[in-house]
Parts: sequence; C-alpha cells; structure tokens
Amino acid sequence: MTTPTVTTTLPDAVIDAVRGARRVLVLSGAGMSVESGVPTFRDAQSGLWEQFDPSQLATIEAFQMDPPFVWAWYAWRMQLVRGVDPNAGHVALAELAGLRDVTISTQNVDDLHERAGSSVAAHLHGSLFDPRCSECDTPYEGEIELPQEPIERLEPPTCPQCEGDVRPGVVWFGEMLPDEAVETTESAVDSLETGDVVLVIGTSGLVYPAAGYPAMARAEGATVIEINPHESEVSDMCHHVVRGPAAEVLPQLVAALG
Ligand code: BV8
Repeated sequence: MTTPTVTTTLPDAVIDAVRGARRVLVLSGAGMSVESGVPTFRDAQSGLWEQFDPSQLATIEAFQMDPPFVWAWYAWRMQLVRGVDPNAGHVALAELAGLRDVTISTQNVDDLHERAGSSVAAHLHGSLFDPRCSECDTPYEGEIELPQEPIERLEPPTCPQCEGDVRPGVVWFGEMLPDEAVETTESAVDSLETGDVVLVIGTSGLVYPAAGYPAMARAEGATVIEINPHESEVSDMCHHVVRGPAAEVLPQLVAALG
C-alpha cells in the first residue's frame, strides 16, 4: 500500500481530487467539533470527570451502576453543545454539498453538522438529543433540566410510560451501532467508485466499527483524504493527509473549487 502524501497545507492533488469527484463521502469524528469548543472524547475531561476514562463512563454498566452520575455528564454535554455554534469547517461542508453530491456519516453525537445546514446520513454513535427510556426504549420528549455548570449528579428524567430511567440516545461501548446508520454508511462505502473522494475528518480512528470505513473506502477505489492536525490510526489508509485543523482546511478546499 503506498504511503500517503502528508502536507500541512492544502495540496493541489487534494483540490484536483475533490474537483474531479462525482461524489464525496465525509467520515467525521470529534475533531470536527473541536473548533466550536466541544472537547474531543479523549481530551482531558472537565473537572468532575477528569479522573474517569470516558470509555468507562460511556457504558451501560456505568449508567446502571449510578444513573445520576452518568446522566449529569450527558446533561452537561448537551448544555455545552447547545451553547456553541457550528464552526467554519461545518459551514464549508454544507457549502460543499451545493457543489458535489456529499454524504456525511459522523461518529459525533452533537448536532453541529445539521445546525450548519448539512443533512447527516448517519449518526453512527447516536445523538445527545435523542434521549429514550433505558427500560422500554420509548423516545423521551419531556422536559430535560440542563445544568449551567458541570455537576456531579443529576437525576435522569423518568419515562412517562414505564417510570424507567431515561438514558442518553448515544451508543455506549459494548452496544451495537444503530442498524440504519451502519447500513447507510456501508452502502455509501460499497457504492464508491474510482474517482470518488472520502474525507476522513477529525477522528483518531480508534473506535470500531467506524474506524474500519476508511480502509473499506480505499478498497473500493476511492481517493481517501484525511484532515487532522495529528497522526491517527487511519492516516496510513489515506492517499493524502492534510495535517491541519478542519475549520481552516475545509473552507480553503471549498474556496479552491469555486
Ligand atoms: C460495538 C458515544 C459490537 C458515547 C462513542 C470489547 C467489548 C465490546 C466492544 C469492544 C470491545 N473491544 C473493542 C470493542 C469495540 C469498541 C471499540 O472500538 N473500542 C475501542 C476503544 C477499542 N466499539 C464498540 O463498543 C462499539 N460497538 O463494537 O458493538 C460489539 C458489541 C458487543 C461486543 C463486541 C462487539 C460502540 C462504539 C461507540 C462508542 N460510543 N460515542 C459518547 O459520546 O459518550 S465513541 C466516542 O469515541 C466518540 O463518538 C468518538 O467517535 C470516539 C473517539 O473519540 P475521540 O477520540 O474524542 O474522537 P476521535 O476519535 O474522533 O478523535 C479526535 C480526533 O480529532 C483526533 O485524531 C485529533 O487529532 C483530531 N482533531 C483535534 N482537533 C482537530 C482534529 N481534527 C480536525 N480538526 C481539528 N481542529
């Protein structure tokens, strides 16, 4: 497998690849939202939770052991996302959809792609804003108290149907990804052709099955381009790596297509 070209600025090869692409598949991770002020999953947790590894908190076991502790973390993250805006990278992807056939599959549980005007084909790891009952799975549409500051414990809402604890609508470690999100993403990958482009933006490539999609895309003959200031577990799967932040590189890319 050829090694990727690695540049810190946007190379002509990347601009030409996107200019000539029939379709663009975007695979985004938490790095997409960093410049909006949303910390990535692996950034130091804020205060209360800093002694916890997020993948220990983001489990059904942690929630069942102490629902108010885990719910407080998610209620704070909902409040955090509600308080920030999409960044120039999200906006550039929404603009790109006016120039090319763009499909977005994201690992992110925020709604910043949507708020920038993109339609998102798949939220592989669910959404902070789709709470449901942890017992009967009924979507929860009632009031949610959002803390203005990180707090240690907050009682989750109670399901009006069965009085079970309401849980966040995210996919926890050890849980299956939503069938529809997986099917949509895998059919988008399977239908890639030579000349199509995959933009792998802001993901460490550590979490499966999402981390497997760049290699699958490359095997379909697409040109795979990573946008990430740091090396990731999927950098070697890419043809081109642009070592820069999404909110800087993506607007440059879209402007260059003009
Ligand atoms: C599954 C929602 C089948 C929750 C998330 C043992 C038992 C069970 C499963 C496993 C097991 N061992 C391994 C597994 C599989 C496991 C897994 O992959 N574990 C890893 C840790 C090894 N996967 C699962 O469990 C998945 N389910 O496999 O089901 C199954 C079931 C049972 C038994 C076996 C198999 C479910 C995974 C979903 C977990 N939920 N999120 C929540 O958010 O609270 S994952 C969570 O972490 C995020 O969604 C994100 O996708 C992921 C990674 O987080 P981050 O590292 O923060 O973000 P990211 O990776 O995107 O990295 C940030 C990147 O941004 C960095 O590269 C950085 O350089 C870059 N960046 C920074 N600034 C910028 C930037 N990029 C661009 N611009 C910038 N400015």
